Parts: sequence; C-alpha cells; structure tokens
Amino acid sequence: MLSKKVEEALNDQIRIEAESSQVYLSMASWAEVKGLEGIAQFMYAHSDEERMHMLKLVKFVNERGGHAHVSELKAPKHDFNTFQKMFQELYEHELFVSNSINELVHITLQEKDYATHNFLQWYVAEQIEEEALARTILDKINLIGNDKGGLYLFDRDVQQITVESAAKDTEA
Ligand code: OFO
Repeated sequence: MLSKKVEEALNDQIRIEAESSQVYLSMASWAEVKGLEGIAQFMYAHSDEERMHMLKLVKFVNERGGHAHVSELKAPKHDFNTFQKMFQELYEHELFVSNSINELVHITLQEKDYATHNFLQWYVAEQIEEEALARTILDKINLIGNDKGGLYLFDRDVQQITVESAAKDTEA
C-alpha cells in the first residue's frame, strides 16, 4: 500500500513523463517540418519511450492500491531554433528528469517504502543511459560544426541510435 506522500510524488512523476513525451513529440514535428528525417524519427521514438515510462508508473500506482491521475499538461514550445540547440534542450530536460527521479527515490526512503524504492531502480538505471545517450549525441554535434556533409551523416546515424536503443528495450 502506498502512503499518500509516495502516491502524490508518483503522480507528479507520471505528469513529468507525460510532459516529456509531449516535449519530444514537438521536437519530432519541428525536425520533420525542417526536413531532418532521421532526427524526427529519433524524437518520435523518444516520445514513445516517455509514454512507456509514464504507463509503467500508472500501472504500478494502481497495482499498489493507489490511483494514478491523468493531469493537464504544459504545452511544449513549437520552435527549436537549430537542431544543435534542440539536442542541448533534450540533454537539459533529461537532467531535470533525473533530478526528479532522485527526489522521488529520496521520498520512498523517508517513507520506508522499499517496494517503491526497488521499483524505481529501473528509472535510475534508465536515466543513466538517457543522459549518456544525450551526451554522446552532443559530442557528435560538436564534431560536425557547420559541415553540411556531417549533418547529412548525423541525420542518418541518429536513426540508427533509435534502432539500437529500441532493440535494447525489447531485450529488457
Ligand atoms: Fe527520458 O526520461 Fe523518462 O524516465
């Protein structure tokens, strides 16, 4: 059984995962309109992953006798200026999500809720991967600079990153 405090914190995280999904969906749409097909596919897949993170929490809250809430979401912005800035924002967004997961883990310890603490370890591990992935992408972007050929290859490569992480997710 979840304490009220843990239930509320989990519901906050459900909203954050849903908002993350919206942010990446908006990034996907922007990239698609700009003709950045590979980047768009990467962002669509990332948006789906965030929805999966949200659903996993919804199921957990309900299974543990709580009630998962579906909340109103903040609208993401529609314009991302350059794809370099967009990936920088993705990285910063993931750092924000990691912080919020850490806070949540902290609350479960305060409340001595070891079942939820254990469940959240999946999210802790996931955030390590997501941050590493975002940093790898930013490193690649720095290498490319303003080189058009480099951008072409990056747009193609980033699609492969999508495929690889999707394959890893089905194994898990
Ligand atoms: Fe990209 O983060 Fe969810 O958990």
